[in-house]
Amino acid sequence: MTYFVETLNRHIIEQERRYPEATGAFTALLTDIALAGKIISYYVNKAGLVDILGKAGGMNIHGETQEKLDVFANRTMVRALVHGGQLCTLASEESEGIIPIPSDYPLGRYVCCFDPLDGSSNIEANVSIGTIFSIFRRITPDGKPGTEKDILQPGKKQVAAGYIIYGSSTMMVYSTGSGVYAFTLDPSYGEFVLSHENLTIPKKGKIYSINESYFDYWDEGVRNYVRWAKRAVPEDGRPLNSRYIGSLVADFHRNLLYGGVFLYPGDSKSPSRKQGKLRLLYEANPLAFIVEQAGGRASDGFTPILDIEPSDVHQTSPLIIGSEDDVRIAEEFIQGKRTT
Ligand code: AHM
Ligand code: MG
Repeated sequence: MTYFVETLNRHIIEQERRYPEATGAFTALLTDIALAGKIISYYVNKAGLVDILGKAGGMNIHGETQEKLDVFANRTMVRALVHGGQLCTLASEESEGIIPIPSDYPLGRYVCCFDPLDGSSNIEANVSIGTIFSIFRRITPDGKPGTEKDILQPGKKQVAAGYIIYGSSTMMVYSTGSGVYAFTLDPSYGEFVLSHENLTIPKKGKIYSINESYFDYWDEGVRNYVRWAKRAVPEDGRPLNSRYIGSLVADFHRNLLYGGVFLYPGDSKSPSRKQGKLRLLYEANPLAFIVEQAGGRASDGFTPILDIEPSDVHQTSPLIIGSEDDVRIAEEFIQGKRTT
């Protein structure tokens, strides 16, 4: 049934109805994430103002102490998610280990990994940033606190994933494994309304997104790919357009809509960057889930992202993600199967 406006809540409920065994836990969980997104969106929009209105002593005009937005976003996500009884544990980019559910709250059957405010170093320049989330079913027995085992699952076990992008509008993009849906926040009445149904990524795009300042630190395969992408060969659509915002959700979202490839490979700038910078559990996995649901592809250059078995909550992974044909070509260069 099509409603006058299809709200996110209505959509989640309709989707869950298709599964007679569903308990409503999933609906509640996604609704909690959407609520956190609305709160974070409100404060992201005020970010510049808070600074202007509250310079003295870190207090704003209401006498409230200012807090870094990524810390605030983390606290908002944790608060929105721990109380509802849907989760048995959480993991966040902003917290060192796993986050337990306080003992006075009920425990649920799911776990959630998230990056509360990715790209937050861009906030002051008014660049789009985002919250990324990934949901698994727990694998340890019900009724007890979740453990690291529940968090360290390969991406193909995700039951839902998505992101909320705070851009010229705020949008929540998510998938529960049957297509990708995007909802735009209408600030006048505070609802996410369906704006993109069954989103698919073009099979081939015109964009490559990579931070080229690391050129000298890359392996030869990545360098060869970038040389290939820049070469003028009009009959096969090259040069590709270079677009790099430096904010993962924004770069990914643009490529999802227009087609193209985003690359964050490993580099030799420091030993910690051998496997790149982006985190497997709450950056690469959820976006890989979304892109595959949209008909695209994601790998570390060799292995599909969703097949990687994690061993650490904060481990990084090279990420090559986007349109199927473009990712395949980049993989061929990275694997040394071609050089030109
Ligand atoms: P963050 O999680 O600390 O915000 O860092 C992740 C961000 C991504 O949004 C973006 O893709 C990447 O860092 C950009 O890194 P670089 O400046 O090295 O290109
Ligand atoms: Mg991040």
